[in-house]
Amino acid sequence: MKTLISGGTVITAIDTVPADVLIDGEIVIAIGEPGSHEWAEEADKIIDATGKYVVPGGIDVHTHMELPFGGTVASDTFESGTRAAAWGGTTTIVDFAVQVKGESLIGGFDAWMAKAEGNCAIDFGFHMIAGDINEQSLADMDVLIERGCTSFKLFMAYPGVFYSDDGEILRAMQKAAETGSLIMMHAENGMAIDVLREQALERGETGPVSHGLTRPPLTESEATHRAIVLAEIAGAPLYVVHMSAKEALAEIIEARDRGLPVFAETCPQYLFLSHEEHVDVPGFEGAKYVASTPLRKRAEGHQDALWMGLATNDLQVVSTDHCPFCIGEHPLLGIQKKLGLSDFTAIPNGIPGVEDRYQLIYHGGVVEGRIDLNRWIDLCATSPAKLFGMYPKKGTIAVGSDADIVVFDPDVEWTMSVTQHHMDVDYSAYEGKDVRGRVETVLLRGKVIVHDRQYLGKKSDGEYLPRELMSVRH
Ligand code: DUC
Ligand code: ZN
Ligand code: ZN
Repeated sequence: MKTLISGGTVITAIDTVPADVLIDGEIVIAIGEPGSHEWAEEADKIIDATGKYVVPGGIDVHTHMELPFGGTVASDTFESGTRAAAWGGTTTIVDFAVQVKGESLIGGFDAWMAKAEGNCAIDFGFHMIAGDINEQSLADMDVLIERGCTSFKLFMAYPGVFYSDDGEILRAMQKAAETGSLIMMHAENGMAIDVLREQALERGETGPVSHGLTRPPLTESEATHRAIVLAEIAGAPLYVVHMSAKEALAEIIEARDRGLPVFAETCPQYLFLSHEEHVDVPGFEGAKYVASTPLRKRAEGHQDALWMGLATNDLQVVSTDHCPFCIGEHPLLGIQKKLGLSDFTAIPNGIPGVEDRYQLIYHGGVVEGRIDLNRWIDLCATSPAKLFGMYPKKGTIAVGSDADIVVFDPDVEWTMSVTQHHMDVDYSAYEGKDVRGRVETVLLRGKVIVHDRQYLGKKSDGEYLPRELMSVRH
C-alpha cells in the first residue's frame, strides 16, 4: 500500500522545503521535488497537502496515563489519552512505569505494559520510575535496558512516596554511567517543601494558592544544582524534567557551559500559564493548575526565561507531564482535585495537555515569533527522539523513517476549549485561548488515524517501542 502526500512544505528540525513524500506500508521511501515524478500513478492513496506543512509526528516523552497518584488515578487511560494525543498530532508517547516502594522494578514495568499493550492509539515506550533504589533494582535496570526501557526517573521530591536520597541517587547515576542509560530527575527539595507545607497548614492556609507558595523557585534550583553535582560525580548524563523556575534554568545553563551532558525539558503550562493568572484566583479554581513543579509568577520573568532557553538550546525538549484529574466528578473515578478542597496538600498534582502541546508551541513559538519552524519540530519531535533512543526511526521525515506524519494547517484560527478536546478530563487548562494552526491529518506508520476532524484509528494501532540508548552528547 503506497501513500503519497503531495504539494506540502516538509518541515524537519533542519529543513523547510516544498516536497512530496512517498510512503510504502509503514515507512517513508522517497522525498522529492513536488510533481516531478510518477509517484501519483503508483500511489494507492493521495493526501493533498497544498498550502499545508508536512511535519513529523510529535513525540511526548513525559506522560502519566492512568497513574495512581494522590489518592486517585489520572483520568486518561492509555486508550483515551493516546487517542487524544493523536488528535493533537502526537504519534509517540513515552509514559512513566512505576516501581512502588518495596516492589520490584521489573514487576512495575510489566504492570504498565499490561495496562498499555493493545490499548494505545499511537506508539508508546516507557521510562521507569525507580521508587526504591537497592541492589536488586540496580541489577534490574540491566534487564529493562534490554527490553528497551533506557531511562529512569528519580524524585528528589515526595518524601515517603517516590523520594530518593542523595546516596540512592548517586548509586543510580553510577549505574546509568556504566550502562549508557539516562537518569531523569524530578528536581525539587522535597524535605524543605514538606516543612513549608506543614507550616502553611499550621497558619490555616489551606487553599490551592499555597501549593505553589510552599514550593518556591529556590527549592527547584537547589535540587537542580544538587542533581547536576551528583551526575558530575557519577560521570553520568542528566535530564531534568518539567523545569519551571528561571533559577533552575540558570543551573542548567551553567552546567552546559562547562560542557556537562546536562539536558532539560519544560512544558506548555510553564510557558503560557502563571501563578498570578491561574493559581492565585478566587475559590477552588486554582486547583486545576496545581502541579509539581508549580506554575511560577509571571512578574518574576520565568516564562520569558524558559522561552529564551528553548530558543537557545539551553532547554532541549517540550513535553507535557500530562497528568489529568477532574475538577468536578469523573464518572468512574469520582472526585479528584476536590480531594483537596480543605487541604491543598491533598490536591492531586497534575495538568492535562497531551493533546495541546504541538499546536500550542506552534502558536506561542512560531506564530508569536519566539522560535522558528525548525526549532518547533526539534523541540517537539527530533530532540526527544534523539535523547530517548528513538531517532531516526521516529522524530523526523526521512527515507527509511517510520511514516509518522502530520499534515498541519498553519492558518486555521480556533479557540481552545474543553468542548474541543478529546482528553478524558472536564476542563481545558487553556480554556478560551485563541490560537492559529491546527492538526489536519495524522499518519501513524503510514496509516491515517486522524483526518478532517475525524478519528479513523483504533485503540490497538499503537505498538510498544523498545528504545535504544540516547544518541546525543550535548
Ligand atoms: N508532578 C505532577 O504534577 N504530577 C505527576 C507527578 C509529578 O511529578
Ligand atoms: Zn515529576
Ligand atoms: Zn511527571
